[in-house]
Amino acid sequence: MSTFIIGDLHGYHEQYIHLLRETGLCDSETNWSGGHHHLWLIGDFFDRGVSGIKCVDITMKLQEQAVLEGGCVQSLLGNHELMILCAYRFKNEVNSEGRQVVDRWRHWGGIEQDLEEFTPQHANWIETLPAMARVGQALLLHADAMLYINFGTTIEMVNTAFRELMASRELHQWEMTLTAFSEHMAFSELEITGKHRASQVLNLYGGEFLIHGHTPIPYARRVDPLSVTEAWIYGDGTCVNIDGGIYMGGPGFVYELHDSII
Ligand SMILES: [Mn+2]
Repeated sequence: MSTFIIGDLHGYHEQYIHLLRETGLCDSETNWSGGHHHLWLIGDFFDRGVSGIKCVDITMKLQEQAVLEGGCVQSLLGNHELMILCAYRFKNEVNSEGRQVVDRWRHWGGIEQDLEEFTPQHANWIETLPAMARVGQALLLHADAMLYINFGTTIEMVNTAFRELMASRELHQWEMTLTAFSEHMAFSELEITGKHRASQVLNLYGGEFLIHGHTPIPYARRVDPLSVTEAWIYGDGTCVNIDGGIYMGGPGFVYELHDSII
């Protein structure tokens, strides 16, 4: 059994299907063909690309099918899931900056059709997503940001706090979280500080190394998106960035966690 992890899709459903087929996780009809393997999505299905809804619908379908085969499909919560859920819930309400919530979401790359096709089922699904997870020795989190430590000292506490936020009507709390969630490169900027932050997170939640998306590798490393075909491992092997920058034109890739590591 292997665990496969796919990074930020940002609405690029065709690339998603391509990656799944290439890895043998789905067939030509986009039905689960991954048997007992596990698949994790790192979050950020929505905004910027054609259809975040299609990316989520594919994932929800595969999730149901995989269980019947003894496999498993799971996803983390990305900041863009929180953003579209915020736009869906608070739509025309005005935030602390005097701006309509839905307008700010558009500014972040929101795609009108995603919001039109967004149903209560999509909202319910997003609300169940964990912000953080452990897979063997790997700690999975969406963002290379420090906000998680403000949500609790255990993975369970962090996930509960995010669920409570998503159930709340406190727009101010949503906004503060979205701002904190938009931090990038906490583990890679200023080499020594970055390493220190990564070990702080690993010491708190456990795991030998952390895996994240959120910051496109072509952006972080200033390289051509087309050249990014594998994860970027940094911080002496303690951090793995799996965001190939699909929305920047990168081909994307599937990261495989081997049994030996699990
Ligand atoms: Mn993100």
